[in-house]
Amino acid sequence: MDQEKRNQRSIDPATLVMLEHAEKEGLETAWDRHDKQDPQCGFGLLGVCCRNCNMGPCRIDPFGGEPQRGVCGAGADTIVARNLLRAIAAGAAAHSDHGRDIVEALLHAATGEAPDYRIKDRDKLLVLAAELAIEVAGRSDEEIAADVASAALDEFGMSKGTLAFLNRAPEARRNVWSKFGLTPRGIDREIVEVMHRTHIGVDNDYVNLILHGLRTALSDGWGGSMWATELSDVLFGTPQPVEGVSNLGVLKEDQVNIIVHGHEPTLSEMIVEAARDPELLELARAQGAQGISISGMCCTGNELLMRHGVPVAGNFLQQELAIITGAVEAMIVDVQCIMPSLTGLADCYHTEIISTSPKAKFPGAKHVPFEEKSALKIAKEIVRMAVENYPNRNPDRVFIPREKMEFVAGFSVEAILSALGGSLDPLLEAIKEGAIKGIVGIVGCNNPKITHDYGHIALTEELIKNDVLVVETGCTAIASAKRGLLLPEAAAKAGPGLRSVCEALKIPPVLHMGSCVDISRILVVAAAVANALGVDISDLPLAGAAPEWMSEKAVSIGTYVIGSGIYTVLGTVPPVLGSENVAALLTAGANDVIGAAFAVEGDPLKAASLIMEHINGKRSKLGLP
Ligand code: BF8
Repeated sequence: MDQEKRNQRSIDPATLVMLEHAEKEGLETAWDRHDKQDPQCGFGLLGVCCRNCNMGPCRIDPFGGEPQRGVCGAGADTIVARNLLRAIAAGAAAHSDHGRDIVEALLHAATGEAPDYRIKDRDKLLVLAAELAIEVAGRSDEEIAADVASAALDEFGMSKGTLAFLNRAPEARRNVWSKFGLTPRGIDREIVEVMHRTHIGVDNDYVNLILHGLRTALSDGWGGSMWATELSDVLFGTPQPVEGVSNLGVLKEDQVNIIVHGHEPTLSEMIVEAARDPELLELARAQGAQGISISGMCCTGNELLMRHGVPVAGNFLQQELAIITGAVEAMIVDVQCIMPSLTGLADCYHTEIISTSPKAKFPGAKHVPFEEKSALKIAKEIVRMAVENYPNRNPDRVFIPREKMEFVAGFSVEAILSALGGSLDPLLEAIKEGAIKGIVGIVGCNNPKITHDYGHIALTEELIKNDVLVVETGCTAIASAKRGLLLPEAAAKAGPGLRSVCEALKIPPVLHMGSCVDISRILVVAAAVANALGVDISDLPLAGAAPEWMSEKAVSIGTYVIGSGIYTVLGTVPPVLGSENVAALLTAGANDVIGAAFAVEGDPLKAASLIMEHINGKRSKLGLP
């Protein structure tokens, strides 16, 4: 492949070096497989194929010819809406099931069944207890934590009432949810109801379906994801600004390299602790290594860098490249965004793929079941496997790109408040005066349909240039870390207003707020700003964007973000264009219901213009300059 074509695959220098190396080694990556899928299925792209019953599969002719109905009689509106709902349900389930695992970890830590976990943020536990009206006087942290965790567990099945964290949203927003029947009744319940409604012959009204999709997604953002974030903070500590290093150059030529990849901090926190074990460090030295180096990938990487500054090796599309460095002794995986291709690539090297979750097994991987009750012991066993694999590394095949970049991350809501001197007022003032024009959350994945990292970086840089404070999570934040945008010095790239605020507060113009479940932190900030100004979230100069999204989790996120009243621009087209009605509802009609809608724009610079227009519109409605 010539360099010009390769340059269309990524803007990240380490990735480009590795893609060239992969090609020399004859190894296939997601980009190659994406090319082999060309042309992708037109029915699938439009969302007009249905496999929900065995009279099908059916599809609708997008050009108005026959067939226009599936065997059961469902038309394009029903089929497209049902498919979208199932994607929302899968995404909400992934986040919320992750949330449930964290809740259970806290419960077991509190009851002594998971002795290796301790409550690291007592203050946050007490704040949550107060919010949930749980008695604290005269009680131990463990007793309080057990009650908090039980209250959280109840929210998954929820037989009465609504989710506790909905009360964080402004009253006006809660009224919108209530008026249109969008108030989630229980996290699992909404997901189950999606599966029921999308079964053949149940809900055939696309508007009714999409309203339920919004309710399901809201149960993720203000329920499952928010619990995951809040209780991860209680268990592992609330992030505070922390320095670290990013990109594949963090891998060490002379150390045992372990990459933790996936999403749940319960495992990775223990791996970090195990890697400090003197006995294992001694063993590493005995095997000829200078130490044990842990780095993260995807959202596990984000969880670890937010709390410990652990290096992050890369984002979603770099996971295969990490193995192709030939320098990774073990890639430890749990759940979500782990490519099935990894084991095949690992077979070409000495790398062990070690799966740990009963929910996610990978043919060809070694499976070491991770259990909370003996968490540290299992983590040490896994680290030992990696250390003992070091002598199997073939130094002649090691190819680590030099590229790496420093970053500052750890901007939890608490950390932002502390940077602001304890109150939101300086931020509100900056927004009112126009030094900061608005706040935009840029989130989501990589997708070979878009030049890797270009969507994230071009949009981020354009917005900060326009005095927009950018908050990020997930693979977007890793893209910005690699680009140097998470450093206070990056304020030089910002417009004069944002630059002066960043310099005064000594913060970067792009704030890393965590993993994808931590988009709940962005909701909390949005709600707090709206509450402080006495308006709805939809009145604020805010926007969301997912320039390179690909996962079903991103579909749920986008849906709860608009459901929360925040205009959202997508960089890749969701499979809804097969129904003009559904597409119109999502991109326009939704404004009349929830005060926000989606836009789709693949060019990040044009996306930035759309966002600036939206922000300026909201500012003038609020009477701001
Ligand atoms: O949850 S941004 S590719 S890693 S889905 Fe996955 Fe997308 Fe990355 Fe984290 Ni989020």
